Amino acid sequence: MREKLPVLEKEAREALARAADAGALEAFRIAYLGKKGLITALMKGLGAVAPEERPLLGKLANELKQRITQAYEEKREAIAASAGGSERFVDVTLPGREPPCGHYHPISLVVEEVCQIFARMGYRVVKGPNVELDYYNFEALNIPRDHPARDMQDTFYVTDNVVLRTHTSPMQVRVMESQAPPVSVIAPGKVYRRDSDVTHTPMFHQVEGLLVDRDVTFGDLKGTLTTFVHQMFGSGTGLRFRPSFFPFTEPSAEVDIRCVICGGAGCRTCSQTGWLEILGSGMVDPNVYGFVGYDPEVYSGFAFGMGIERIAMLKYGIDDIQLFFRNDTRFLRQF
Ligand code: 2NM
Repeated sequence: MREKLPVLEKEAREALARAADAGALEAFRIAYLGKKGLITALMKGLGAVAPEERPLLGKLANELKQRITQAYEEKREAIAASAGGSERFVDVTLPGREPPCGHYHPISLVVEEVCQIFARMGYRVVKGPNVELDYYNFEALNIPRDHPARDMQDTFYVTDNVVLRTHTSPMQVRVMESQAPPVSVIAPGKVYRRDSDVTHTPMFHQVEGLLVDRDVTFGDLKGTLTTFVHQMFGSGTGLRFRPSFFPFTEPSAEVDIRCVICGGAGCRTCSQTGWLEILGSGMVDPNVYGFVGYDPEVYSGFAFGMGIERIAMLKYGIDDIQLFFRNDTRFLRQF
């Protein structure tokens, strides 16, 4: 055993001298200093040595191991320094870095929340084309030929009778056309208007709803939209129905909620009125039923529509609509 020590040390030093890079050095470490390495085997072999020789041999073996370990450490530092960082030591036992993970846009979150509230009330979610026939976007919704909404100034025309939809109501006409009452649907999606300034973007998001059955009243409209407001903004939220006009509903009403910023005292957000307009609604005009083949003597219903950017701004206290469209991650990652 004793004669073996200098031989092993010589071999180890030669092997270490040959190791030129981090990979070769690691192979050396495993071969000599690893759990099943030659030097480790030497230490284990001490058990078989005669007891009187053990203390001296043990001391010599320990010293040998220390010298080789130190030489190995020095070589490791030398290789790391000469690699200059380009071939850095990699510890494959470290846990991996978590990859960055995307998440939903605030508009998607609010669309989803609105749809879920109505889904819980039994509404079915329907989606349709962003490029629509003039017929579904205007004609069947009782929007007359001379209505300002039809103006080239307000609508993106693709051809004479094809437009980028200006609201999601065309989808509701398509649904009524394809099935008899009762219907209750909610139509989320992108809509397009030729409007672009600090408070308007040429594309924005809407959710519209429609319910038609026998004996549907304005009271049903009020109850449904009150439930929606309470679920969306909190059960203590005050609201009011204010008379309005839409070509496709009669009577029509806009829904205001108590200002979420000042609680009704009056502030910049609510223009000192204490109220915020959040959606439009009304009883579907009998003329619309004429286009889809429903009998207005048998059926009645209500419809409503809301702009999602506006709802999201009020819900999250955002004061600039452009933030939704800049894709600045410092804004987006807050949701
Ligand atoms: C609104 C306001 C009031 C509406 C009407 C219809 C349809 F197809 F049934 F006629 N869909 N959506 C409607 C009614 C939309 O948005 C402000």
